[in-house]
Amino acid sequence: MIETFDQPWEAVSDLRITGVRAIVTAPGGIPLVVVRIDTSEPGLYGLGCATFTQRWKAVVTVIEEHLARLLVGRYPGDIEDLGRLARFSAYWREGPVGNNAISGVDQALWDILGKRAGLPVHELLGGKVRAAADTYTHAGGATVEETLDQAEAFIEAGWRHVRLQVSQLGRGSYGAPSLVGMTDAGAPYPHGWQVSEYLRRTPELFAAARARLGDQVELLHDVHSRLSPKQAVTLARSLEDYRLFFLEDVLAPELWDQLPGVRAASPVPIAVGELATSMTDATRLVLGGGVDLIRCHISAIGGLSAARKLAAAAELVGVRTAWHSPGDTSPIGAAANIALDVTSAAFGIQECHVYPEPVHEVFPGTPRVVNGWWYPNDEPGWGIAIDEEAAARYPAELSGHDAWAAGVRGIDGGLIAP
Ligand code: GCO
Ligand code: MG
Repeated sequence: MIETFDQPWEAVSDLRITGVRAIVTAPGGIPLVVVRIDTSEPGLYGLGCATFTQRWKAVVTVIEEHLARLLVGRYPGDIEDLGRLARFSAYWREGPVGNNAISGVDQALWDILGKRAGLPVHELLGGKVRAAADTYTHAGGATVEETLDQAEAFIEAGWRHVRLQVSQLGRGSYGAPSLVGMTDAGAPYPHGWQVSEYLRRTPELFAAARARLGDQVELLHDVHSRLSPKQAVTLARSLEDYRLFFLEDVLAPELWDQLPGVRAASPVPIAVGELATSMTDATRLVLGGGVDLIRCHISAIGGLSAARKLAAAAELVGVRTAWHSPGDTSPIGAAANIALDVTSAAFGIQECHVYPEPVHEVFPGTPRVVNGWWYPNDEPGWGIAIDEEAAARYPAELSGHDAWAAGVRGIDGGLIAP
């Protein structure tokens, strides 16, 4: 009997997938999930990013208990077929758990392809259209002054783009420390987050930033999905004079249908996408006229193969890319972002994370930022290895995001999408 998981057509060579594993490690304090695919050629393996830090145990189960048996015995060069198989075999497809697992496999197969060819992945994608990716970094202080001190240090270190966030009273601040202190002592939830205060404080932050940092630097801001469509327009207009590079995630994904109206009324560019968990949603964002920049977490939409299609669509309709790349993207995921950045004409900007030394120890070859630029690695594949002994020294715990999210409430106690 022919086993249906066998190779469905004659492959270019006898090379076969022999093992598929998930490796979870937290060298920077954040759980990172990486897929390792081994092959029948001794020493030839690939790595892919599957990091959904808040639900990593579920991703590991999908990889090891569901996807591995579809892949072992197959030729690793059939990247598109294997991705489609991983998706179709579940029948109900996509979602962040499934897509992260698929991304891990997808990127590991690209890594193997690059190693076989002796070429970096960016060259397999068609080659460079720029030397490096210009990046932005995050300044987030408890006060406006503290935020601007950080921004100044980043500008001195070479960055041309800085995202600014500042704390508000209570537990709900995003991108800046949670302040111990009560927003409203007489309210049912005195540590609550207040949208009115946020809409007042944010333009003050940017006015102070332009006064102190001048006009040269590009400034960005992340709302983290907390506004109504009307509030989004109010905020965007209040920031017009400060010439933002982009205003990120003004609306939660449930409200994305309203983005075209918000974008039309916004004097500053609108960036959205890290919460997309299906290619259907991501495609609608790119083609629907509601975004100036698309910024998916590429493992949450299925990996490099998915994101390169989005980048191609973005190029054709004049949307630019700004792939999500904070600390809960593994170095392999960052390398995939950089490979897209340097090969796509749609490139807008790249979010970056300065990985701490233990991450470099676990993942030799992890990208380092130079004067605010991320350069692609020219080694075969991703050019990033894994030291599994070192990885084991940094065991992952459940993500702290759950506890933070539980405290992000209005002063009436109602939860706010964090
Ligand atoms: C960003 C994001 C992140 C997310 C994080 C959630 O723009 O970098 O908003 O900071 O909050 O990835 O785990
Ligand atoms: Mg964000």
